[in-house]
Amino acid sequence: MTTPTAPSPTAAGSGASATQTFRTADKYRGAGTAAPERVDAVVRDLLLAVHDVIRRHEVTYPEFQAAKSWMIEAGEGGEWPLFLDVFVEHVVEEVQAATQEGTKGTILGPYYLPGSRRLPSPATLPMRDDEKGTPMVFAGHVRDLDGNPVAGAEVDIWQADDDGYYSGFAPELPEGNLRAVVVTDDDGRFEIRTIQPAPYQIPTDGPTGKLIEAAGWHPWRPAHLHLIVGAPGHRAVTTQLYFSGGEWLDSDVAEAVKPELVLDPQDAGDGTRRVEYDFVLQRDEATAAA
Ligand code: MBD
Ligand code: FE
Repeated sequence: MTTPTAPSPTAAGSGASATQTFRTADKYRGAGTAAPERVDAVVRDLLLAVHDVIRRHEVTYPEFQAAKSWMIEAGEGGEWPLFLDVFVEHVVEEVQAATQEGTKGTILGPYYLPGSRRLPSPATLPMRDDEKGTPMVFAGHVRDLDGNPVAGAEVDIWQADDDGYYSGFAPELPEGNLRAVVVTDDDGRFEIRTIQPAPYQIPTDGPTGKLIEAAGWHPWRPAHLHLIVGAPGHRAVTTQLYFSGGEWLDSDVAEAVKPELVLDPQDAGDGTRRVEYDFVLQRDEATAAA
């Protein structure tokens, strides 16, 4: 059921697209601005941690050279965004989450694209005429910490299709498929018609997939919706929502599941599933005056 039957986009294709996207994205700005004291403190400890692992495991020359080869291949295949977002980002998110109130956040991942089509609520995500998958209505409110509705909030949503593939990173999918920025109405409400996504499998033909196989791990993330929810004067939250009872929920390769983020859609009786989820945003003192 979770094994894709459609032809798989190659690791090289999706990896390189993720690298290209990262280089052109806003989030890339700010790189190279760390103070020397910070670089010294963090990179020194990072290297000490590596040295410690080498001593404890008595890492050999062949293993050291294999690691170099793998890193070169990961770079050439454009897989560093994929690898880092799967195996490292969850801890960076954990550190930042300690300072954020409201809806729980989780990792962004490598497949966000800025500039999705902006649609007023209620909205149907752009999809193919014959889009496969169980139809689903995902609805709720955006509120502040005091429970006031936030009108005009942006629910930026992106998701995999019924085969586990993301538009922009799989050549056969139309541009913008299953991506949109849905704007809440005067009551802070959004209603989004879509299909339920399938679990995501890390491409098995690239360096990250080969490493996972070599270690005997599994390459799966549970099915999820990606979201960035924000509004003027509020701190945006980057998060994901999962599905109760879904496969891989307890063993996400990216370790990004939190219990507060699991949806339980109900059958609406017409073959559609429905689920409500309310987002809570913290006011952002830096932009509140704007
Ligand atoms: C994904 O779809 C994803 O969400 C993350 C975090 C990493 C790889 C693929
Ligand atoms: Fe994802």
